[in-house]
Amino acid sequence: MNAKDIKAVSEMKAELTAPPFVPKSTADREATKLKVDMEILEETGEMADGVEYVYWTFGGSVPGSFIRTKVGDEVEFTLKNHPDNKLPHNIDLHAVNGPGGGAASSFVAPGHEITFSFKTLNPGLYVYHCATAPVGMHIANGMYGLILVEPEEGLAPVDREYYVMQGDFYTKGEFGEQGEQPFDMQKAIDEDADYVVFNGSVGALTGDGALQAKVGETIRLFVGNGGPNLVSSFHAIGEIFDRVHVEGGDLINENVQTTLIPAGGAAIVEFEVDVPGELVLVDHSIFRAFNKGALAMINVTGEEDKDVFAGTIQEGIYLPEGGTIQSMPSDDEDDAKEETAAVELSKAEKMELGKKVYGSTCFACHQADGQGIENAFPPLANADYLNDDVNRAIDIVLRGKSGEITVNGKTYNSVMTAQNLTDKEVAAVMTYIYNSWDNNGTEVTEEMVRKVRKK
Ligand code: HEC
Ligand SMILES: [Cu+2]
Repeated sequence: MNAKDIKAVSEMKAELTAPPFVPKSTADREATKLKVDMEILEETGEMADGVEYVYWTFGGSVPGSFIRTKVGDEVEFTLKNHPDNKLPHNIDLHAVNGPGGGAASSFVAPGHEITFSFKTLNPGLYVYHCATAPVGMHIANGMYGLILVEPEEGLAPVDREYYVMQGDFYTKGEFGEQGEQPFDMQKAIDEDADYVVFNGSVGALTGDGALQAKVGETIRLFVGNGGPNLVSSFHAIGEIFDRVHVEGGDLINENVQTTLIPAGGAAIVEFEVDVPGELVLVDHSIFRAFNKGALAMINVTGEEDKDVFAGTIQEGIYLPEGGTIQSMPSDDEDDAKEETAAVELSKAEKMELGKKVYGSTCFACHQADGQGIENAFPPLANADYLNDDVNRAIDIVLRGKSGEITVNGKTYNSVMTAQNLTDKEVAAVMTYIYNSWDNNGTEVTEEMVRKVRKK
C-alpha cells in the first residue's frame, strides 16, 4: 500500500528515550496518530573529566531523545522551549517531506511551545537537528538526534538495540583543558575539532556507561552522525558487521568492516557477538578515537569459543635491529639539559600537569579513572604492580613494555609503546597516578626519572 493511504487508526503518546536506549519496536502496532512531546533544554554538562560545556539539547541529552515511528504514522510534534533557555530554536527532521523538514513551522522562542504535524512516508533511520541560525553553532552545541521510521512489518527482532551518535565539538581550550569551555566559532569554521565523541562526551559509553551484551546475542546499533563537520568511519574493533542498512535506508550490505556515516546521516548496524571481551567502537579516523574521544565499549560476557578465537597460540622475541619495541625519536638530551636548570615543580603543580598528561596520553588505554580494560590494558587504579616498584613503573613509561605481566591477579600480555615525554612530564604523570585512585601516594621527582632514563 502507498504510505500516504495508510490511515492512522488510533492515537498514542510517543515513548522517547535518552541514549543509549531506544523505545520498543512498533512491529505489533498499526499506524497511529503519534504525539511527540519534546523539550529543549540548554544546560551545562561534562565534556570530559573536569571539562564543562554548555550543551543545547533536545530532551536533555546529547544526542537528543530517540523517536520511534512507523510508516503511515501521523506525527503530531510539539516542541517546547524551556523558559530558562536563552535562545530560540526549531527542528528539521530528515524524516519529513515538507519545507525545511519542519524547521519553518517549529521556530519557537524561550518560554513558548509550538505544534506541527507530518506523515511518515519513507522507512529508514533519519537525523533530526536544530536549524536556527547560526545553524552550525546550534548543531555544534549538541542539537541533533535520531528518528526511526520502521517499515510496516517492523524491523526483524534482535536481542539488543542501542542508540549511538557521533558529534564533533569545538572549544576555546585544547582537548582536556580544564574548566568551563566556551564554543569556538573559528575552530568550527576551520573544522578543527577538539573533541570527537559518541553520545556527547568523552567516555559516555565506557566504564559504567559501556554497552552490554552476551555471547550469542544479536545486536542492532542505530548509529547517527550529528557532525556538524566530520564524516565518521564507524568501526568496531573485534567485530564484523553482519548487516549494515547503508545510510539508514533500504540497501543492505553484508560483512562490513567499516561503514561511512556522513554528517547529517545514519546507519543501522547489526551483528551477532561470538566471543566474550570488550568490543571497541571507534571512528577509524583513528586519532579521533585515541586523542579526541571517539571511543565506546561493548562489554560482551559469556563462554569462550576457541574455534572462533583462540588468543595467542605462540609467542617469541623478534629483534631485527637489536631494539626492544617501537619508540619515537625524541630529543631527550635537550630536554634533560633544560630541566637540570629548571626548578622542580611542587607536588600540586605536578598533580595539575600530570592530570593533563594523563588525559591526553594515557587515558585512551588505561581509561579515565585508571580502571583499564580487561584482557587489554592493565589498571593503574589501586594496582599492585604499580605500587610495588616505582622505578619499574617509570621504566615502562620511558621504554615501553611487552610480555606477560600480572596486575591485581589478572594477566596481561600486550604491548605498551614507549611514551615520548620529558622528564618533567613523566614525573608529573607518575605523581598524579600514584596520588590518585587509592595508590600509595609516592611523589616521583625528575631526578628519579633521569636516573631510570640513564640506566
Ligand atoms: C596504547 C595504549 C597505552 C597507552 C597510551 C599507555 N599505556 Fe601503559 N600499558 C599499556 C599496556 C598494553 C600495558 C601492559 C603491557 C604488557 O602487557 O606488557 C601497560 C602497562 C603500564 C604500566 C604497568 C602495569 C600497571 O598496571 O601498573 C604502567 C605503570 C603504565 N602502563 C603507565 C602508563 C602511563 C603513565 C601512560 C601515559 C603516559 C601509559 N601507560 C600509556 C598500554 C598503554
Ligand atoms: Cu537550536
